[in-house]
Amino acid sequence: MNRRTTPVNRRIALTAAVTLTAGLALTACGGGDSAPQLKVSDPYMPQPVTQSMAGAYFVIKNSGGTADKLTSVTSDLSKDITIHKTVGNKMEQVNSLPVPANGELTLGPGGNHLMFMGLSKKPAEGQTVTIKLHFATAAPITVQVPVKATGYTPKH
Ligand SMILES: [Cu+2]
Repeated sequence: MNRRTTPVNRRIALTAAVTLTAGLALTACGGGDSAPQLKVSDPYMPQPVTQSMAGAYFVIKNSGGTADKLTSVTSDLSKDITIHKTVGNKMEQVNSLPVPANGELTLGPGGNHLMFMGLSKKPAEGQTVTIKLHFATAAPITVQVPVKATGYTPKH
């Protein structure tokens, strides 16, 4: 008798556990509407002319209701990666760039960009550079950045 009822009990227990997990997941997502929801698109790096310096561009879209900030970038390509914005004709290093709520942060030629100094190798067109973006709030995002021809400008 016991042998027969055990599987049933187990199934009930399992169902309860699944329901509980689903409930927890839902709770964890509560207010998820307001958390930053980041997605990176159109990453590229123009093939650097020398091994001393490279730049990279991409767009970070935030579909969440809370603003975030790009605070740092890490990569095997360089130990010295900084975030720059362009003011007039001059570029300026900044500690972070804002990713507005329900908006986007664009890095592109003549504007915001990443600057890689003292490269560990010279990336060639067709190769990919892995970078990791760190944010004030959202979890880090790893991005595979394709290397394009020098002077490449994406179509928008
Ligand atoms: Cu710069």
